[in-house]
Amino acid sequence: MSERIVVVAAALLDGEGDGARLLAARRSAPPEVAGRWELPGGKVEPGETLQAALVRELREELGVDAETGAPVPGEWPLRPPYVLRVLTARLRPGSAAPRPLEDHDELRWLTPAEIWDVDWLDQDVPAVREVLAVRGVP
Ligand code: 9L3
Ligand code: MG
Repeated sequence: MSERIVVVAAALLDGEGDGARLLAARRSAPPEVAGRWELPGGKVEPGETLQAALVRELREELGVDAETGAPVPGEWPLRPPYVLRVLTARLRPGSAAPRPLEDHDELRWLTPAEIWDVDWLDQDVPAVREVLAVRGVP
């Protein structure tokens, strides 16, 4: 009943201040969400921390070496039993640049002015708003 599976996604940030950018990823699958943009991430496995799950997902999906930062406050409903949580993250020095290796077919680093130019998944919109609210960026 109270079974809930957390999907953790990244507010993957690059740069600071006016140069700050947020990574958006366009899903290629499944068909019902293909073409929509999301904060990249995936399901937390049993016994895994949110942080470890996100580092793993970003490695699998984007081929990057990331480190997690502050959680973005909030938890947003997905299709039950899933709920969405978001952590800020950055690439570690020496990480490869992100590439769409699994569930995506395009990536964009969005400036603050571009943040609403992409067609975010409905589910991700409140999370992206919260990233803007707490970070003032990207
Ligand atoms: N989901 C929604 N927003 C996101 C992410 C990473 C995932 N930012 C939804 C899509 C899927 C479910 O969560 O229905 C599991 O995600 P994934 O494992 O397919 O990435
Ligand atoms: Mg995923």
